[in-house]
Amino acid sequence: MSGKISASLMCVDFASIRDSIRALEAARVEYLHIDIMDGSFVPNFTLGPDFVRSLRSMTDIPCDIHLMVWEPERHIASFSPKEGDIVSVHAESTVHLQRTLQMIRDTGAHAAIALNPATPLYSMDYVVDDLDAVLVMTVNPGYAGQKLVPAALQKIGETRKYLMEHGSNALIEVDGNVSLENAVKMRELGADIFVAGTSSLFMKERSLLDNAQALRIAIT
Ligand code: S6P
Ligand code: MG
Repeated sequence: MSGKISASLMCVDFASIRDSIRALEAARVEYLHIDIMDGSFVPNFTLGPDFVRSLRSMTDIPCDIHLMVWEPERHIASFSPKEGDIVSVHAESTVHLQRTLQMIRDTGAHAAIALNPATPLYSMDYVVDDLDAVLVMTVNPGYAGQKLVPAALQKIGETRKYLMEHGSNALIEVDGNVSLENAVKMRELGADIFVAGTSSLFMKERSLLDNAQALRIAIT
């Protein structure tokens, strides 16, 4: 399977969001990555349920909803997850991780666990069968435009090994500083879905279509 692109919408120019959505459709990106932050689990605020609702009225591209909030189980329903969407919750954000992952699957969406750079892989012990994907954070969550945490690269390969050893087909998604150069390494290490933000898809020097084509080549 070729790598898939998940376009990070916190990086678009909101004044011309319709044009960006048309361009992302033309570039055939597989997912729209939507960062949800509560100003407490991570030190920032971004998008929310109203944004997701209006997005769904503009496009059928599946949503990849990254919840960086405490007690995500209280908020999942407000995003009305659909079949084919991905919803990720951070390992540390809930004391009821298994129940929360199951709650996501019950909506028909794919359930993912998000791992911060310092979160150990054993956080997936006992929930590996509840996972459709693992979101490996390659920066500390909260902001776009950060530099890769070097140890996180190695962790992608370790995550692939962990999943194989546990008999899991879960996909690996990578998020943070997915530049063309980093994407090639991430792909080699076993990443399947690439969150594309200011480091690749939304680089201003070239058109979005050209950026998407370059990224496709890097992750084939
Ligand atoms: C960060 C967030 C990410 C960013 C993405 C931006 O907390 O989870 O999804 O939007 O990392 O990409 P870039 O290329 O600017 O690092
Ligand atoms: Mg994200």
